[in-house]
Amino acid sequence: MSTIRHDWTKEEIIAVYNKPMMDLLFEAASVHRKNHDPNVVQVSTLLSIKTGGCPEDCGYCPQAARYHTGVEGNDLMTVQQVKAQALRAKSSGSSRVCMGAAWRNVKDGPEFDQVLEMVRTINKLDMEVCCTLGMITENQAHRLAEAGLYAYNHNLDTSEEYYKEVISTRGYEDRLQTIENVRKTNVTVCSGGIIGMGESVEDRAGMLVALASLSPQPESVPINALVAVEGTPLEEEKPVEIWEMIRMVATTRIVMPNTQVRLSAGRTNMSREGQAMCFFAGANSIFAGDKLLTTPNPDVNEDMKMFEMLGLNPQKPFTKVSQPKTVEAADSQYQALGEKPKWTRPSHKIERNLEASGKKA
Ligand code: SAM
Ligand code: DTB
Ligand code: SF4
Repeated sequence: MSTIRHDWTKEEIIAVYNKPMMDLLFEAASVHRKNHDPNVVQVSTLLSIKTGGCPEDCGYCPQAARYHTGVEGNDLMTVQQVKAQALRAKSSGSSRVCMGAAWRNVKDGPEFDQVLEMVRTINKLDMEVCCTLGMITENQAHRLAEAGLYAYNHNLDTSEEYYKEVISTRGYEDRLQTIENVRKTNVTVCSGGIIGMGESVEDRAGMLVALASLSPQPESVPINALVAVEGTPLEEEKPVEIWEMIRMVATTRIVMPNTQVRLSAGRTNMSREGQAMCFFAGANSIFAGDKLLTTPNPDVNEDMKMFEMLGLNPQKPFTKVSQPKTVEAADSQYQALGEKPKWTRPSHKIERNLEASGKKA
């Protein structure tokens, strides 16, 4: 096991990121092999349990109601629908299901109760359950933990400085608070970000400083390449170069040796060779299935062919952290508190977000 450092500086991380490619790859692959089986990659499946109509202004997101992206909104899925999808995912080799909802934050009530039941149902299928539902309170985190949640995803997305150029409807501090709330339970933390939003290498390093300094570091860090969706403020961003993705994955692996590094959105633009380099550099998870939340993803059969060609094996569930126990709703110790937390609303102006909001479909 490598020693975990929580005191990485931005300058040190930039220096790692900018190393000659061969040195960077060698170092990252060495750290990877010391801490993980290099021939095992986790296959996860995303499920958009509540799509579109989101009140936030995240500049990258096709689900924000204010942008005209053509995403069709849906009400919360039923528990039966979710169970059927989870079983499908399991039979195609997934060990983890990540349920996403286009919410700003979780509100206590029947919809959250329904999500808790989805968590219980999937945990009983012996799959790792992850949720990404926006901001949550400590009590809500405890209720998810009781239901058997394995991980909670809440991304920092970018550096604190660049965040102000992307989102105005919620603050960076609130993101850190949600992560802290999850940390008060046994639920593991999944937090990462997006590259290709016009940020600098300094911003990428700034995000990694923020993640690496968390103690403990997140068990899972998704690295997304922006999927530039028409109608969003970031629709014209140029696609991320594969070399940038490889550098970001390798640097993440070096600064967070024990973490699952997830090669997340953006794989449709990557060749097999490019993805293989990312696995070599320390990525050990992908999202499989023909859709991410709302945007396309490579065909699952193609992914399985890639695994075969590279001699990769899908990771078994609960390899890194043991399976949580599910407490039934009737035996629950944590009740809905009906809290009205004061999450911040910075409300500064982001010109490109305002322009995109004003555009007609
Ligand atoms: N609404 C919840 C929230 O924002 O926390 C959960 C769902 S949200 C879609 C989850 C994450 O997906 C975002 O934090 C962002 O990192 C990622 N994401 C969203 N749109 C993306 C895009 N177009 N390209 C890459 N990643 C994206
Ligand atoms: C994460 O970091 N990436 C996933 C998962 N966590 C929830 C979501 C990617 C979404 C890409 C855009 C879409 O399909 O809507
Ligand atoms: Fe809403 Fe999440 Fe999309 Fe932001 S990223 S607009 S909070 S669904």
